[in-house]
This record gives sequence, structure tokens and C-alpha cells, in this order.
Amino acid sequence: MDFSRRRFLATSAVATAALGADAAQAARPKLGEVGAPAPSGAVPSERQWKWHGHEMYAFIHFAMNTFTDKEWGYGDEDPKWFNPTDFNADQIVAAAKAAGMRGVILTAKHHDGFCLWQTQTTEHSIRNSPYKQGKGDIVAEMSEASRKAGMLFGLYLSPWDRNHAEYGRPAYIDYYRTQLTELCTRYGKLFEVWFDGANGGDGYYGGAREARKIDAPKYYNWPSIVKLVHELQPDACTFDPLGADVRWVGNEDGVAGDPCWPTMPNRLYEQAVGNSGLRGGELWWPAETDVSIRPGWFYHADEDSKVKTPARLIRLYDESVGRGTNLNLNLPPDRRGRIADQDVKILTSFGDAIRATFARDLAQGSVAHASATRGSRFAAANVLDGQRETYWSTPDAVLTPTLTLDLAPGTRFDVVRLREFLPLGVRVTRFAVEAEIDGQWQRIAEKECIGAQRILRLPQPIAPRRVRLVVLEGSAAPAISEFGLFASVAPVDVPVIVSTDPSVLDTTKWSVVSASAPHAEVLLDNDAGTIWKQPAPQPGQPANVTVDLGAPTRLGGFTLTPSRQVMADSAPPKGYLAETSLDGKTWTRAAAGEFGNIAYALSTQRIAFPAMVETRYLRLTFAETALPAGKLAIAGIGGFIAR
Ligand code: FUL
Ligand code: CA
Repeated sequence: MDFSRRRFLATSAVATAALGADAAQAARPKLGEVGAPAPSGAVPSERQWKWHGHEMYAFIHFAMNTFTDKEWGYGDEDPKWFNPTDFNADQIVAAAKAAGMRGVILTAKHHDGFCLWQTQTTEHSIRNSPYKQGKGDIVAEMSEASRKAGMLFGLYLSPWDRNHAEYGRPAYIDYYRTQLTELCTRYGKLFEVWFDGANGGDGYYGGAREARKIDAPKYYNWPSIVKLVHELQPDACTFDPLGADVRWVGNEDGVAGDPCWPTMPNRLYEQAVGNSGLRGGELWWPAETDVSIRPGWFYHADEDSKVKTPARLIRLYDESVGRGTNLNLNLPPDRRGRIADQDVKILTSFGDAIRATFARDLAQGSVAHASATRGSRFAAANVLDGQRETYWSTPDAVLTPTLTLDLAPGTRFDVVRLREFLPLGVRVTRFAVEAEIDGQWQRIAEKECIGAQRILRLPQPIAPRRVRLVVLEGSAAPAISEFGLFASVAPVDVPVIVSTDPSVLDTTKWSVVSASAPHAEVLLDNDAGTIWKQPAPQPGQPANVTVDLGAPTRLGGFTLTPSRQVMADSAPPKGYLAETSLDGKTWTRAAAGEFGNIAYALSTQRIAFPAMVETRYLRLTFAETALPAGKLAIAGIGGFIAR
């Protein structure tokens, strides 16, 4: 069972006519040169070509949920709860910049409908919050801070609105378009506008408190909404329904397919196709990889220990940017309205390592020659000039040439970066990189798709005399704008902290006593990417895990983090029985119940016991999965003293 947010889009859709023609029709960048190769297949629009240059930017999830400790608000929250104590847009933007990000995308409104700007459309907004006595405007502050820092600015406006009474009816679409118009006209230039596909059904809806179902493509009429954005903000790329400029990569774990083609079939989005794209697809609809630096999209103090490490961020970079997608890395501000110190340290370490690695292209001192060249304007040396507009190409009939670099003596590298000149389309289907070591040519990598860029990291540095790109298969003469070589610089480690919130218990001191399936220790490792999996519990055969807290401990409740990975055939538990014991033999029931909306929001559940318990052991029992599935999957558990 695949329970990602995008499922709502895909399964609710009736066959809709081809909608995504914008990319093909829009003006193309000047191809520049007389005698240049003709484009092959789908090509990026001008705004998409610019977007490919952005590479990395930050998602900023900051909204009502920050103050309710939730991931999905119901829509009935009191605007008075939104009250950052020390909001600082410059600090947030600086944290993103330290990581090497080129821009930020702020959640102007999340699913709960609460608006962070001075909108005239609703009372459910910052105007009725204590922040700056209702005069504050987080969108304005963030856009100004971005511009001051030389960063791009973009916005997220949730189509799903669990507050609005008319959600699901035509009147809401007018409301949504008015909000979008305010955002596209008041805050300067936007580089991206993000439409979230999530629609979990139930909500407050002006007091109706019911479930509402929509047929997303029909209800929203995306092409008309995309058109509105393009009219008001010609450079803004829209994310991600069919008809938009940019597609979803298909998971929230930061992993693009290998290969990940920027082209797609001209039909409604399907997750599996979205992850790898389709070679030769009719649409230029490149992928954006969105993932959070923490397990949740919003800040939660009990996730301070679970911030992705600098090394993990480097892997993310390789698996997203390194596969030609843009990385939209979420950095959630805390209740002060700042990026937490731990995250800032990690981002700085990551950014420093990336900057140091790519500061010097070691190929630049080399001599480039090719088995074929289209003429002097398309010379092999164009791959060495650091410019994405210049490229090496061959006569039309030559599809599988070789480009060799004679390296300066002593050149040592462990990272290779290739870029294709995208305005001419994706032309290389399959390629190899080979190195001449001790007089022997050795193949060090063989891959499909170069695209916007391909980063290949070798297991260890090599110092060959020569290195070459061998095009093994192509649809047209290649157009390669970069063949770069780099020596990687490892990031400085940042020690893991427990939590800035003293009520959060340190699970690394806990141990598993017994469990219904092996490897339950991954529940305690602070890593939401390691998952405890087992066959789904059956009636009379529940799943369970018993942990030893190490010493008698005052326990106010427990947390459970479901796996965020989009996994076929697995689901989180539906409910729980929590029991405690001082001796590991006599057990007392502490709490039992169902997790709220766990299957779709996939966010950490925070379950408070009716009263604080003194205990040494905690036993959790799970009787069923939240959705029909073959397997039960849980990423982590934790505990807290009191809330
Ligand atoms: C999802 C939403 O449900 C999450 O809350 C988050 O905004 C993420 C980026 O997209 O669909
Ligand atoms: Ca170049």
C-alpha cells in the first residue's frame, strides 16, 4: 500500500486531457551559435533553464504547527497561538546561505489555513495574532531578508485549507486565486511557487468538522492556476501537478532516481515514473527533491537529536543535486522564529564542505581533445571553461564520441561532475567515465543520463594521466558543457545533542529487552531513516517491543515516529497499548488508544500519559496497521517527562 500524499492526486483523478504543454511552447534561450546542433526532444522553457541553475534552496516550514507541536493542523487553531518570541528573518536566511542554498521557499499558508501575511481574504491570519500586535507580516520580512542577502525568494501556498468553510466548493477556488494574487503582487520577484498535493480529507471547514473529498485536477484546474502565476511572475517555476514547471521526485527522503530524467510522459503524475522520469518523454518536467533536515517538516524540540548529520547531508546532495534535480532542503524555524543552533552548526559544516570540494576544478589545467568536434566553436575545451552556456559537440552523425582530458601531472580527484547543455534537450542516453592508470584504461563509472548535472563520487582518490568521457549511446550528437574533476573535502562532524527541551529523554541510554521482530534497536538510534519492519500484526498476534530505560525514570509519555519513506506494502501502527513496569515482570497499563491521522501525515505522535509514572521498563504493543498492508513499519520511539 502506497500511502504518500501524492496518492491523493493520482487515485482521485479521472483521465484528464494532456495539460503540460507549457514547457514545449515557451520561448527558448538563444542557442547562440551558427551551426549549432538542433534541439532533440523536449527542451526546457526559459524559466526552467534558469531554475536548473539554482540547484539548492531551503524550504522554510514555519506556521501554526510550530506552536502546536503538530505536522498537520486541523484548521480550528486560535490565531493567538502564533507568537514567535524572537523572530529573525535575517538569521533564517543566513542559515540557508551558510549551507550554500541560493534561496528560500516559505510556507505562507499550510494545510490549517493560517496565513502568515497581511491578507485581506481571511481573519484566520497573523492579523489576529499577538505577533507585532497583529501588524506583523512574516512573508514581507522573509522576502526582504532574502533580497538583502542576495537570495531568491519563493512561496508555498497550500491548496488544501482545513479552515475554510467553502473548501471543496467553487467559492474556495476564487479565494485561493485571490490569495495567490496577493502573494504574487506584493512581495517582489518569486522564483518558485509550491502547490502541495496533500489532501487528507477531514478538517474544521468553518465549523462543519467533516471530511471533504475533491477530485484534485478537476477541482483546482491547475493549468489555469499555473497561468495566473506565470502572468504575475514570469520567472516563477510552479511545483508540481501536471501543467506545472517542476515535478515531485516521488519521495520525501531526498533520493532522486538513478537515472533521473528531466523528461516525463504528458499524463497525470505517477510516483514511480516521477522518481526516475522517462527517457524521451514528451514533457520537460524536471524533478525537485524535497526533504527535511529533521524527521518532521515543522520544528519539534524532541527532534533536536535527530537533525541529519553533515555527512548525511552530503549524501543527500549527491543523490539529488548530483542526479540533476534541485534540492529543496527544509529548515524549520523554532518557536523563537529562528533556526536552532544545532541545525545552524550542521548546515555550516555541510556548506563549508561543499564549497571547499567544488571551489577548484582540477580539470582546468588539463588539455581536452575529442574523437570528433563540430568545429572550433564547439571545441572540446568548452567543457573546461566553467560556463554552462558553452559546450563541446560533434557532427550530427556522431552519436558516440569520446572526450579525453590529459591531466596536469599529480592531479588527484575523487569527484567527477558532468553537465549537458540542456537547451538542446537530453542527448546522452548512456555514458562511461574511464581513467588511464598505469597505462591501462579502466572504467570507473557507467551510468544513464547526464542532464543538468551528474556527480560521480569515487570510493577513493585517483591520480590518472588521462581521463575520458565515453558516450555509449545517444539520441543526438552530444552537447556537453562541463567535465569537471574535484577533490572532496569531508565535513566537520557536529556532535549529536539530546534536546534543548529538558523534558525530552535521551533514548540512546535505552536498550531493547525483547521485541516481536529483530533489529528493534533501530527504534532508539535517533535516525528516522532506519526502520523496524515486520509482518503486519494479525488478530491475537500483536507486534510489541519492550525497552529498558536504564534506571527508574519519571515518564510522562512516549513518542512514536512512523517511517516517512514511501514504501510499498507497509504502514505505521493504528494504535497502541503502553505499559510500564519497575521490575520487568509486573506490568501496569499507562495508556491505550489510536494515533491521530498517522497514516497520511506520517508525523511523530506524542502521547501523554494521564499522569506521570515512575518506571524502569516501557512495553508498547501494536495490534494492527493504520492501513491494510503486508508489513508494519516504525522509525523510532522516545519518551518525555512532562509537557
Ligand atoms: C506534504 C505536506 O503534507 C507536508 O506537511 C509538507 O508541507 C510537505 C512539503 O508536503 O505534502
Ligand atoms: Ca562550458
